[in-house]
Amino acid sequence: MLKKLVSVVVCLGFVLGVGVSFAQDREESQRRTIKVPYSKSTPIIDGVLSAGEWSDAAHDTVLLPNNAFYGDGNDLWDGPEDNSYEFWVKYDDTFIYFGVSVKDDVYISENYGDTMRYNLYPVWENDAVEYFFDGDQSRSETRNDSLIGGQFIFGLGTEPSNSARVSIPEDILPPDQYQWKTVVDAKTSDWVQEAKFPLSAIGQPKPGDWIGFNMSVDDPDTFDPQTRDPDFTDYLELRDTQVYWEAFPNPYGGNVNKAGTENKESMWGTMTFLEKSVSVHSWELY
Ligand SMILES: [Ca+2]
Ligand SMILES: [Ca+2]
Ligand SMILES: [Ca+2]
Ligand SMILES: [Ca+2]
Repeated sequence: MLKKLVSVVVCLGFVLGVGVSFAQDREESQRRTIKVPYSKSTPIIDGVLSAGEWSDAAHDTVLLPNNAFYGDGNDLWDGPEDNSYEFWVKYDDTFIYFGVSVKDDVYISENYGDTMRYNLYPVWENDAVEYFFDGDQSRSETRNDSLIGGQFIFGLGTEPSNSARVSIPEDILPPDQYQWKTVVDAKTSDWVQEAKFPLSAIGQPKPGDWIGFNMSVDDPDTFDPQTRDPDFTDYLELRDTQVYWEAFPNPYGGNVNKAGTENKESMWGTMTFLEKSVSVHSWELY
C-alpha cells in the first residue's frame, strides 16, 4: 500500500512541477489563516449556493493583486471577470464543506477529454478548483509526504462525455467518500462548485485543531482540439492563470509565482477548526 502511494505521490509531483527549494522572502507573522466554524446546517452539494446555506461558514475573497497570486500558467490575467473567486468553508463531525463561486469569462471543460496525463485526468487544463490539505501539520518542503491530506484537484462534469472529471487517486480517497458538483452559468461563464471531503482524509481534525491549507482556481480560456486526438502525445499548458488563496502576500516578491508553492506545504496557509460553540458572527468581530 505504501509503495503504491509513494509512486502516486511522485507522479503528482511530476505533474505540476517540483518546487525550487531556496529560502523565501516571507514573514511567519504574515501567514494567512482561515478560521472554520462548526456547521449549524448541512449544505446540499448541488452546485447551487442557496440562501442561508453558507451563512454560518467562514468566507474569503481571492482577488489579484491584493490577496492572491498567479501560479503555473501563461500569466494572461485580464481582471476580476477573468478569474477571481469567493469561497465558504465549514465542518461538522464527519466532513469539511466548501462552496466556491468563480468569476470567469470563458468556461472550458473539454481539453484532453478522457486522455490521461501522468496517470491522472488533467482536469487542471480545464476550469477547476484545487484543494490542498497538510493534514499532518508537517509544513514540508514538498507535498503529499504522508498518508494524510495532500492535493486534490476537482474538475467539471458538464460535458456529457466527461461525466466525472476528478483528479484524485482512488487509493488516496475513494470516490464514494467525497461528493462534489459544479454548475456553470451559460450566459456569463461564471461557475459554482460545492464539495465535501471526509475529515478522516485530512488528518481527522477536531474542534480547536489546525491543519495546513491552500486552494487555487485553474483558468484556461482556450479549448485546443488537438488534445482530443488519440495520437497527440505532447503536453500543452493551456491555463491562462492559476490563482491561489495562498499563505503569504507576494511570496516571491510579486504576483507571478513560478516557484511552485503548490508543491510546498511550508508555503500554505493555516486552517483552524473553531470550537462548536463559536459562530462565524462572534469571531468575525475580532
Ligand atoms: Ca448547495
Ligand atoms: Ca477566464
Ligand atoms: Ca504533510
Ligand atoms: Ca475559464
